[in-house]
Amino acid sequence: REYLQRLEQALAAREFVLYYQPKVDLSDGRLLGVEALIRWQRPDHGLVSPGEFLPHLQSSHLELAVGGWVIEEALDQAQRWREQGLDLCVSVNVSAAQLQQPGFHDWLEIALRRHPGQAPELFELEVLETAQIEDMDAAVTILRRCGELGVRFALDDFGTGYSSLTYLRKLPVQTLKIDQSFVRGMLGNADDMGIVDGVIRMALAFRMEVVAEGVETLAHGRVLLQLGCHRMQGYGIARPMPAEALADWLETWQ
Ligand code: G
Ligand code: G
Ligand code: MN
Ligand code: NA
Repeated sequence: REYLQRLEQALAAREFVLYYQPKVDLSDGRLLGVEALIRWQRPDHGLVSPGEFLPHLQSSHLELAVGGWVIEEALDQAQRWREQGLDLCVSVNVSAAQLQQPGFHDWLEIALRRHPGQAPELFELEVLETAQIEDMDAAVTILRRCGELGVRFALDDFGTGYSSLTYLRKLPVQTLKIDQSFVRGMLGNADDMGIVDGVIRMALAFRMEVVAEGVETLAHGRVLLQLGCHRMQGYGIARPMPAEALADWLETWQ
């Protein structure tokens, strides 16, 4: 209760910030885009991670308010980068609850209209917690209508949770993100390797893009390339960073 009030103040006082983690094509090193990840810059406490405060937001009125702020801020930042000559695909995380809120499509359409320079094709929503989708037909409709605005969708943390294969078959998404737990384990664990290999093949079979998360070492990157996955994200490439740090990172990366 009190903590929730503190979070409400934090939103009003603009204490939330977005960090951005690059996604690259490791076959040619190209920067493909960035994923926005929320942090709370709490005065006197330093940077608070979303794992700590997001659970408190869940099923409160603030969940949607903060989710809306994330999308607005990411679109603003994309615009700032574009003015600096950096045309980037920006991804944000959306919970199933956020996606299923009445009026999400109309709200998103207006947010995109406020950012006319940002091609909607360069804006992606990573859908989290698909297990919380209650009405599959309704979810398909929402994704399809948002897709008509031009935005793209990814299934985040793919392989965790339940009924992933049903979601994969039914939801109109362009990209799968292989959960980092499997990627991290794959070099030492044949089951994890099998899952990573299987998800990559499935993505190819469905003509979807596939991104491996949690790529921490060059060895992981090499094996993923052999398995047919080129798109990667992880500490071995770059940690999430403030927007201002991206240009410098890009210079050392290239
Ligand atoms: O950045 P970090 O690894 O600490 O993120 C932890 C979790 O918080 C991840 O599962 C990530 O998907 C989630 N997360 C980060 N930013 C956002 C956000 O803006 N909205 C939602 N719903 N989840 C987020
Ligand atoms: O659930 P989601 O995939 O959105 O979570 C992303 C989270 O994973 C972010 O909080 C980010 O900080 C974290 N992350 C990204 N890359 C790596 C990695 O290579 N190793 C570890 N341990 N965490 C990572
Ligand atoms: Mn994500
Ligand atoms: Na993920």
